Amino acid sequence: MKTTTLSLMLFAGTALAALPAQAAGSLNLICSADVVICEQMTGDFQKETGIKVNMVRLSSGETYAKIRAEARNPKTDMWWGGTGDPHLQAASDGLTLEYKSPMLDQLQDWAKKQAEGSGYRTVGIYAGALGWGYNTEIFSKKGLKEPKCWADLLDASLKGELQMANPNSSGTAYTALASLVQIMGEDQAFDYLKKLNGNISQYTKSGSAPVKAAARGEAGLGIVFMHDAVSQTAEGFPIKAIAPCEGTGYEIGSMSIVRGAKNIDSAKTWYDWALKPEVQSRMKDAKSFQLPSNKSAEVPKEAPRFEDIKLIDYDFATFGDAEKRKSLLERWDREVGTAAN
Ligand code: S7P
Repeated sequence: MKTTTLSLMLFAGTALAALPAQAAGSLNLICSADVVICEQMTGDFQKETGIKVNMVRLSSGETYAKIRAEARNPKTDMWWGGTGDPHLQAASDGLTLEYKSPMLDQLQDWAKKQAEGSGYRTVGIYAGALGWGYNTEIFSKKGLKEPKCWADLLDASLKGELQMANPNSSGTAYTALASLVQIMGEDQAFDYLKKLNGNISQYTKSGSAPVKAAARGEAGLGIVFMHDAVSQTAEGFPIKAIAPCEGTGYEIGSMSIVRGAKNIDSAKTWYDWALKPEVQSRMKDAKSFQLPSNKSAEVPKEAPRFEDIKLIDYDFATFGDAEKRKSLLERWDREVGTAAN
């Protein structure tokens, strides 16, 4: 009898101890940035709020496809990170939820514009310019010239040296495709990409993989966001980041709450938390060197600055449009992807 009472008391004690965590709730999150920052963000959030995060890392295009496929019965609450175009596409498809965070007033104009343009179904969390990173040791050993311009990447000496991601899965590669279309015009951009294909050894699934391969000496150069090249330099690899001389596009990395999210309160807590200056200032600890969207967040000294880069006036409304993205990807599959196989 005594034992039973004691067991009951112990059980009740354990149940009570578990209560705060249960009350804090949980969050199913897809993270489309680099896995190191994904883990840092989820770990910090769990510690600070007690909300348990089930995180999966997927590329931006893959996440869009998953959220679309699960629209009737969403398994995801929050989509954090990844390029803005597929977030905008999800917003225009009605796959994400309208939410006006009380933090909006603290954000840079480009981040607020992303929110306004989507009817508050997504918001900017960071920004970064597209370029490439090359392995200076490989280039000097092979006597290759530093490529400063998009045109230089077509040089025959670079055959087999280049990697970029597949724009179907990767937001980075879609940004590259959309940027080239805006710089050159669509037909000329596809001519360029078909020629570039001759120098590409591999189309990876994830956007930053090409420069990681260059860092390890498995490729000479990766077409990536410049901050992803700088991360490899900061890791101690002989990688130099380049901003193309003709001009380049950029991303507004975004986050969105999934419409029909089961853990809506946890999702809103994450949303407001991820826009805080102190949270964004910590991103550099994961060697994530994008420009933060909160005006008071610290800009990492390693971050490639927009004022030093020839940026195009990237048309997010047009290139985040579902039809435009679909037609460019279909054309890429037909004219470039098939030639690559
Ligand atoms: O690594 C950081 C970062 O470049 O990753 C995101 C990028 O979309 C990677 O995912 P993809 O595989 O979809 O290209 C960017 O948003 C972010 O700056």
